[in-house]
Amino acid sequence: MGMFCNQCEQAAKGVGCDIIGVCGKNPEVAALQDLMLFGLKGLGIYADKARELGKKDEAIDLFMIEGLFTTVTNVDFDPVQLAGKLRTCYDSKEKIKAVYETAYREKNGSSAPQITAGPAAWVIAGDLAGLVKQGEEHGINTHHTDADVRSAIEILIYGLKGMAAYADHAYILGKKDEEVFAFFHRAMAATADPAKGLMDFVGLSMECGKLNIKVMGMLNEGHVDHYGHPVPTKVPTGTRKGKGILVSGHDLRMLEELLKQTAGKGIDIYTHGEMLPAHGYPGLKQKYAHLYGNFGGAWQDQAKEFPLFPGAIIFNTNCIQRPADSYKDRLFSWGQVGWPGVKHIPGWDFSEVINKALECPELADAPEKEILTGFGHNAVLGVADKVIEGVKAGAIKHFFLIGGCDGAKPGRNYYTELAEQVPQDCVILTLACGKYRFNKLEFGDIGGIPRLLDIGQCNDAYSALQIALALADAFKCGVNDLPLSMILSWYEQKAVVILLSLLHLGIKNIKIGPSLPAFVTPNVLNFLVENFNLGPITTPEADLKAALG
Ligand code: SF4
Ligand code: SF3
Repeated sequence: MGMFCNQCEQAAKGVGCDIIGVCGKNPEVAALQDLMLFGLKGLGIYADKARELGKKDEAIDLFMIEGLFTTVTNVDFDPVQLAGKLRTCYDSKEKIKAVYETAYREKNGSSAPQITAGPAAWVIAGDLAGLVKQGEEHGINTHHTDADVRSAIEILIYGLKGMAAYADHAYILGKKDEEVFAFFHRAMAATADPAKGLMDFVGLSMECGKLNIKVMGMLNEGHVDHYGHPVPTKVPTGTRKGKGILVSGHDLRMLEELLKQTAGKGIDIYTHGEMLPAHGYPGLKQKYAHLYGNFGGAWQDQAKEFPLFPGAIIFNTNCIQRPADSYKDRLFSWGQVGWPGVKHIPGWDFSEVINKALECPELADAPEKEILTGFGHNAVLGVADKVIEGVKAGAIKHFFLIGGCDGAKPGRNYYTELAEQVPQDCVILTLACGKYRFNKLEFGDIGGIPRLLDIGQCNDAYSALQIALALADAFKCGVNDLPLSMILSWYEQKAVVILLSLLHLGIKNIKIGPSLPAFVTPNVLNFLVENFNLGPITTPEADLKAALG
C-alpha cells in the first residue's frame, strides 16, 4: 500500500512522504484522510448549491470545519475514529444533497440535474478496508493533472485546513460567521470543478487569507469575551510537588472546563506547547489558582519530556506524536485528536483524566525559571506611547516578528541564533510554538519594554497584525514601510493560512523557513517572489543585515 502526503514542512526528502509519514501517519490513515478531503469536496458542492437556493444546515457547516481540522498534521491518527468521521461526512453530504434537491424542485418545478461522477457522487464503502481502498484512489495527485494548478489547489486546501482549526476553536467559544461557513463550501467545491484554473485558485487562496483574519478576529473576541484581555504574566516552569495534569494543544475553552472540574481536587494544571499563553488571561489565571505553570518545550520534544511528567496528559489539538509505552496509558485525546490505543474523551466530562491524575504519582518539587507571556495587542498598545517614543528617540531601532511553528529539523537552530543576534536596540515580537527556541533566554528591556514580547498562540497572529497596523497608523505609513521584519517558521497548515493572511494584506519581504513548502512548484514560487518578494531564510547574519540595511 502506498501513500503520498506533502502538506507539512517535514515532507520526506523535501518532496513528500510516500512510505510512511515522518509525523507517524501510516498509509492506511493517509488514505482515510485523503478520502475525507474527497468527501468534503462532495459535501461542499451540495452545501454551496443549497446556499444558492437559500438553504443551509449548521450541523453540516460545522462538520466541514471539523472534517478539515481532522486532516491537519499531527491531529488524528486513529483509523477507527476516522472511519466514524467518514460516515458522518457521507451522511452529511447526502443530507445536504436532499435539502438542495428539494429546494431546487420547489423553485423550478422539476428535478435537479443529477451529478453522476466525482466527489458529489461518492458512495461510501461498507468497511474499513473498503474506505482505505477508496482513499487510495483519491490522493493528492488526483486533485489536478497540471502540477502548477495542483500546487495552487494544495495551497488553498491547506489554507482551508488551517482556517478550519481556528474556526472550530471560535465555534466552541460561541463565535460563528455565515460568510466563513459559505466560503468553506464554495472553496472546497471549487477544488473539484474542472472549469477552474490557476488564477481561480490563487484568488480563492487570497480570499482564504482575508477570511482567516476575520476568523482569527472572532477567535480573539471569543477569548477576550470569556477570559479578558491577556496581561503580561510571569509563568513558572518545571513542576511543583503534587498531582498534575498537562494540557497540550490550543483550546482554551477545554482548559477552562478542566480547570472547573479539577477545582479543589488537589491537582495542578500545567500547560504544554501552545497552551502557554493561557496563563496571560485573567479569566483563567486569576480565577483558577491551580493553573500552575508551563512544562516542557515545543511539541517535537514530547517523547523525551512526557516520560518526565508523571501525571495525566491530554491533547486538545495538534501536535500529537506516537506516544511511548511509558506514558501511553496516562495520555488522553480530545476534540479532533486521535491516536489508536489512546483514550479519547468524547465530550466535556474529564472525570477519567482526573481519576488517572489522582492515581498517578506526585510530581517532584522541581521549579525552573519563569517565562513571560501575555503581550496581546491590548497589552502592547497600552504602552504604545512608550514604544512610539522609543522609536522616535532612536532607542528602538527595529522590530522583528520571529514566530510560527517549531519542528524537529536541526536547521531550526537558525531561529535561536537569529533571536540571540538581534541587536540590543531592537524588539522581538513572537508567537506560536516556535518561541520555545528562545523564550527561556534573557533579552532584557528597552526603557522598561521587554525586548522579547510573547504575543501568544499562532492564532494570535491577529494580535500581531493589530500591533503592526497601529504602529503603521502612528507613523502614518504602510506596514511595509515600518521598521519591522517578519521572519517566520512554519510546520503545519495553520502557518499556511497565516501566511495567506499576510499576503492578502500585501505584506512583502517575509522570510520563511526552515525550508520552503514541498507543495509549491517553481512557477508558483516565482509568482510569490515576484508579487510579494517572499523568500527563504538564509543565515541569521545575512538576514539581519538585510533587515537592518
Ligand atoms: Fe509527511 Fe507531513 Fe504529511 Fe505527515 S503531514 S505524512 S510528515 S508531509
Ligand atoms: Fe505549533 Fe503544532 Fe504549529 Fe500553533 S503546536 S503552532 S506546530
